[in-house]
Amino acid sequence: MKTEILKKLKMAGTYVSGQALCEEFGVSRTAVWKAVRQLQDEGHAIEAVRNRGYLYQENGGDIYTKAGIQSLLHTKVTAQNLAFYEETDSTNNQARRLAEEGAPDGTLVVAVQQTAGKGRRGRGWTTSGEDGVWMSLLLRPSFPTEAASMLTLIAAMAVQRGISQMTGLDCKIKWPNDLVVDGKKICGILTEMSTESDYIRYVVVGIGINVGVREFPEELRDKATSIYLCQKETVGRAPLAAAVMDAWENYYNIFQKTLDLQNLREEYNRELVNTGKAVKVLTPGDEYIGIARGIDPWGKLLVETEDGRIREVMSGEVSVRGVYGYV
Ligand code: BT5
Repeated sequence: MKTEILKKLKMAGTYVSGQALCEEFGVSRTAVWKAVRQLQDEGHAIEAVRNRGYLYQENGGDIYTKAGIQSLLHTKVTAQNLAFYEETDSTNNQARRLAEEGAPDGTLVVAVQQTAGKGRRGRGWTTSGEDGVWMSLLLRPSFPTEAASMLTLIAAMAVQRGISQMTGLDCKIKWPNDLVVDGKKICGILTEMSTESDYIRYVVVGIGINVGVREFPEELRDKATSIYLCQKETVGRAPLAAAVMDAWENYYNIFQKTLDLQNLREEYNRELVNTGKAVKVLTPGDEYIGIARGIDPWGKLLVETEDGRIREVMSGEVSVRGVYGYV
């Protein structure tokens, strides 16, 4: 009967009441309950909810659906409108399409799979299947275009907070758009903007977090990592996405009061992997080495060169590398 119950719950895809199981198998409620307990002990993710019954949870409890994410949110605006797809080319592209159709500020686009994930400057983002959080937030801000580059840094803070809350990992920010654990990239952020003369039509902040990835392609192996690879177990994508969105709204509200990072800078610099480390700054026409001293209130990275000069590095135009490696 135990196996039959398991099969029944798997097939149902929704809650099955204890009563229905009793009737189907001609046994008592206690017998059903005992069988479910045994299945749970064997490692099957079956949720028991009073007055609803039993639910078999796909992916070991990672219920990754629109409702699954939204039920965990504590936000007022962010992700209250949520578009969820089994597959799309790139959540950034999809968010842009929805923006053109009039989707509201705070819309979140989530996809289980991306077929053409994008990095910055035409680079790719490898998503090997259903093993990450691939999502893009649509914003319709009224602030000037110059302020938009700070959104990437705010998103990095939100992901740092979300990953730290959900795991025991020491996750740090690599300026401007990466999150790293153990010196390897666990998340990348791609911010895109549509402008008209000097105002912002909309901004799309794309976030890719490697969650359950077990193996990366050869060329990424020494610089990419995932939550699973770091701690040998994965976390639910819905709670992770919701935690990042909660954190985003908190930081974004603080940012909007001053339209700069003066009230976030201290926390940002604490979580910045580069602080106090030697970095190599690569601009299109120049290359220099210095010590990273954190960000200024507008999100520029301050780099102290050998002659004691502090140079301000703008995101967008440069790459920053560790002198001895990626970080
Ligand atoms: C980024 O670009 O890091 C931005 C990545 C943004 C991805 C999200 S997923 C949801 C949303 N929809 C999209 O289409 N994009 C966003 P960049 O700094 O240019 O880094 C790209 C480089 O990271 C690549 O050239 C690879 O070297 C490396 N890379 C590619 N896939 C990776 C992965 N899964 N994990 C870690 N590194 C990766």
